[in-house]
Amino acid sequence: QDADTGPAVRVNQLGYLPDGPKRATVVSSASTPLGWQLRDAAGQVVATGSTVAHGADPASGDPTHLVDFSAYTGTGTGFTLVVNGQAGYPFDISAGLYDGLRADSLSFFYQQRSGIAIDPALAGAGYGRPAGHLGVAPNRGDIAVPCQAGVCDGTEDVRGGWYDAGDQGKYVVNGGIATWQLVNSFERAARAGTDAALGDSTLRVPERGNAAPDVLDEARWELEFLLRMQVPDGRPLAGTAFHKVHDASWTDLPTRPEQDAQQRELHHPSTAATLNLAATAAQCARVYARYDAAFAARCLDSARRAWTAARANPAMLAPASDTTGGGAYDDAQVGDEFYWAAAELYATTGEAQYRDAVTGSAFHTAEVFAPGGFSWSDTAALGRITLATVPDVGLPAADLARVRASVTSAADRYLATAGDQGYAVPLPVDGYIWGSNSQVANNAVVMAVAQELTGQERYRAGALEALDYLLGRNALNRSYVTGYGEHASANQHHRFWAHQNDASLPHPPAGSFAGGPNAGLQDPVAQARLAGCKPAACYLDDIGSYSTNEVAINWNAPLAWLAAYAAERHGP
Ligand code: G3I
Ligand code: 9MR
Repeated sequence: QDADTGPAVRVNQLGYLPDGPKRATVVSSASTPLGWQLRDAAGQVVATGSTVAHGADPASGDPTHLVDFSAYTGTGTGFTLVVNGQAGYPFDISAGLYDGLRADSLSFFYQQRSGIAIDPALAGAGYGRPAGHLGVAPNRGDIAVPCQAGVCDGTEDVRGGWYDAGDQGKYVVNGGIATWQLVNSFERAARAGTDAALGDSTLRVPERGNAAPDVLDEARWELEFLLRMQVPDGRPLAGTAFHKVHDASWTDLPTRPEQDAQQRELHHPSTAATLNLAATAAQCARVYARYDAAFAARCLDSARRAWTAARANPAMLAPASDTTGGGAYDDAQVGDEFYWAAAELYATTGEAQYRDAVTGSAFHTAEVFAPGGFSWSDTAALGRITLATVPDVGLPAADLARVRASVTSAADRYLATAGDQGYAVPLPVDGYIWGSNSQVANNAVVMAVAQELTGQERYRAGALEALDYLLGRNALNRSYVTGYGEHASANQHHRFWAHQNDASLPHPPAGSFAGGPNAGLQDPVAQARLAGCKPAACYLDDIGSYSTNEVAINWNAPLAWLAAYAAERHGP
């Protein structure tokens, strides 16, 4: 377990928005309220009050009290919250609080790019590197990558895209949700009409300054890769998508991408990958049309072919056993992917065939917002969000009302779950699985969408309090985002950002999001050091603990979504 959980006062170590909720948790078994003081950087007391005893936090066992200083509207840096003479970690109160995280959480994707040199002027000193996997020795990929022996024919050019995580595999199924979330972040901001959405050139991507918004430039890097993963016409399984490409066996840690000498291999197409392509390419066609009509048309053509190919091959499941050199990303249930792809195709084209696929899917009336959140393997919620928010989708009014109500009732349940926790996190006790922090973030996204649909501030508050949890208001008194907070993760599992293993290599860059507590203890380091941990405390900031402390594109994506949302200015 984390040896140093620090002061008993647990805050968002980055800080609070002046117009947002400002709450903290205090670990205390006192049965009566405790006095609290908010102090500014000079030590002056600027607000006082009393805690409310909240009882045991179910996920950690911590006895908790709650502090609410939302009524304080001052701004500044270096505030501390003091209870019983003990100060929590310092924090800021500022309308610009999330501007840095908005940029850094998106820069993570640039730095995960394959097939392009990473420019330290954009990535930061120490983070530059030559292009990886462009067929330059010793790399053997990703330009003419063979299929695994016996599973498919030929070689493909599958250069580009983002490396998945701490490994250098490239997987269509979690590339799909990650891409969708970045593009959806833009779609939402464009509807909100914020300056940051339309023609934004403030992020650190090499394409900045072109006609397209930066977040769409970043997402396009992966979209171009996803399009390359589609089996070309004239070949067996034409139109489907290869499931993944990665080294023949697990890449040594550390290994810089351009130094990887292993053979890269394409793995058999899967229905799930094909539907991820259909969904994201359909979303691409809708969103990029105003910036690049030819690209949008290419996306739509690919999406249609993928949809048709998935219908013709509806049960091509990626095997759970395929874990040599890369993750399996196996998923036995693809009905949710069919629903998601149909929803995107319908929202983009308005065509009856896709509408019928939406309304005919069991997922259209099912509860798609599980307590533990949506994920790469549970994607129906993505289709539901698109149907609920894209203007003029064309569903009958009563159906649309039901779709929208499903989002707000889910958000109400997430608020209720957060209310039961000592640290106000919208995650149930059994939700601490591999990548739990992304599940928290995804539930926060649902709350933010509910705020858009209803205008109700409590949903925004719920989303912001989920960020409080991720940034330090938690049982481990830790920010899970590198560079954000006094006590933040800095040793995530990664083959290049591997300072803990090789001092010549950097730590993960600011804005890297750890997977988070995983009660499953699914790696040897966690098994050796975390036996008996309470779910919310099953985490180690150690490079070896890949099941609690890896990074991944489908985890940074909801963080980037939320950071952009929280960075938007409200009011005059
Ligand atoms: O959904 C079940 C839940 O019902 C159950 O209660 C719980 C108990 O442990 O398990 C849950 O399933 C877990 C699943 O993730 C949830 O998505 C599995 O145990 C767990 O093994 C599985 O982990 C996946 C992991 O790969 C191992 O396959 C993660 O989702 C996935 O994010 C992760 O992805 C890896 C890639 O394989 C390789 N690249 C890095 C990437 C991130 O770590
Ligand atoms: O580094 C790999 C990480 O990206 C994956 O999430 C994880 C689970 O699939 O596997 C890691 O690789 C380990 C492998 O599974 C077993 N040998 C040690 C590898 C870590 O260096």
